[in-house]
Formats: sequence, structure tokens, C-alpha cells
Amino acid sequence: NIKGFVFDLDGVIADTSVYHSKAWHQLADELGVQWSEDLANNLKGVSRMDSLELILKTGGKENDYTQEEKEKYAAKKNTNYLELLKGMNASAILPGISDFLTSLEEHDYKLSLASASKNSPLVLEQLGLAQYFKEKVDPSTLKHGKPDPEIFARGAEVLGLKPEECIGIEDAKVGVESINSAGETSIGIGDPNILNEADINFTSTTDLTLNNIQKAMEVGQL
Ligand code: G16
Ligand code: MG
Repeated sequence: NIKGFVFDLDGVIADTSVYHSKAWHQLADELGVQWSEDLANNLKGVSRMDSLELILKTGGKENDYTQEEKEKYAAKKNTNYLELLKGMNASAILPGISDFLTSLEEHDYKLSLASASKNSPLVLEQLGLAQYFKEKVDPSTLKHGKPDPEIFARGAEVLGLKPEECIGIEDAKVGVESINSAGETSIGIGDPNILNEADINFTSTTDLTLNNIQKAMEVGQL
């Protein structure tokens, strides 16, 4: 019996994954690392420092920089990202999400946020959606990033729910893995070939409705 929904932010609620990608692309160019669609996909949902490590590894440069230099580059990416966020408003909310959040509230589902982003409180404020997510997992308190189950397990915990009472929603492959290993039902938003481990797949957030979820699940589960 589903009682709560645990949301990823970037790429599910808002268009910000495009901004993350853009900011990492800029940094990859500066570091002389070849940018690719695959790299962009593999960075989704991955924490700031782990993202930098992945970019360096992709370019065979993982041993070229000190920890201090790496932190400087990660900070630089964040400055670029924050610059791109300036002026972002409710128009960056992905299609169908506002209606979906309203209908979840109407049906008394509990909502929490499981975003790896330390910027998520700021993003929610700018989108005007902060009131929906009083319960959030603070990513700075996590020992492990996605695909580890920790973040989605905590997303259920902050709602006082068991994992099996929750549906997790993600756009990243590592995010879907995190939901699944936490023991929640997973919804993947995006390319079904990439998100092939999701229990339910929708290609777009416009398909995210209680009706469609009900249809995709076994009768009576929602
Ligand atoms: C997000 C993005 C990632 C980003 C990470 C950390 O995760 O998908 O691209 O690297 O957060 O973000 P920040 O540098 O802002 O702390 P999610 O979990 O919301 O998709
Ligand atoms: Mg995401």
C-alpha cells in the first residue's frame, strides 16, 4: 500500500539537469576532457566531487591533480551552475509536475526530496515549490551517493514510512538503482533503454499521473 513519494529533483521536478550538464561541459573543456552524451548521462544524479572524479577518470587524468586543486575545480563548476540558475523561475518546472504534486497532496500522499544536490533548497525556492517538500534528505549527511540505497532509504524514513510504502521517482540510472535497492517501487523518467531497471518507465514527466501509475502497477497497490 503506497503512502508516500520520494522525489529526485534535477531532471524530474526541474529542467536543471541541463544546467548541471552545461556547467560540467564547460569544466571538461577547460580540463581537456572529451565531452560525450554517455558522459553526460553517467554524471546524472552523481554528487559534485564524484562527478569531477568521473570526468577526470574519463580523460585519464585522475592522478593529475591534488585534492586542493580538485576542490577548486568543483567550486568553479558550482559557480558556473549558480550563474546558470540565476533568473530561473517556475517556467523551469518540468511539464505535468505541478499538477502531479497538487494531486498527490489532494490524495494525502506524503512527499519527500532525495536529491544529491546541495543546491536543492535554493532551486525549490526559485521554482516556488518549497512548500511541497518540507521533508528533505540533507545530502551533506550521506555516507554514500547514488546508486547506494542510503538517500532513498532516508527519503522514506523522514516520512515515517517503510520503503515498501514508497514510490521513488528518478531520471538517472544510478538513482533508479538506489530506489530499487532501498526496497521502494521505482519510476524512471526518460529513455527506457537507459532506465531499464525501473519498475515503471515514463518517457516524459507529462505521463506522471496517479492514473498512469495505477495502470502500470498491479491492481489495488496504489
Ligand atoms: C543532482 C544532479 C547532479 C549533481 C548533483 C550534485 O542530483 O543530478 O548532476 O552533480 O545533484 O549537485 P550539487 O553540485 O548542486 O550539490 P539529483 O539527485 O537532484 O538528480
Ligand atoms: Mg536527477
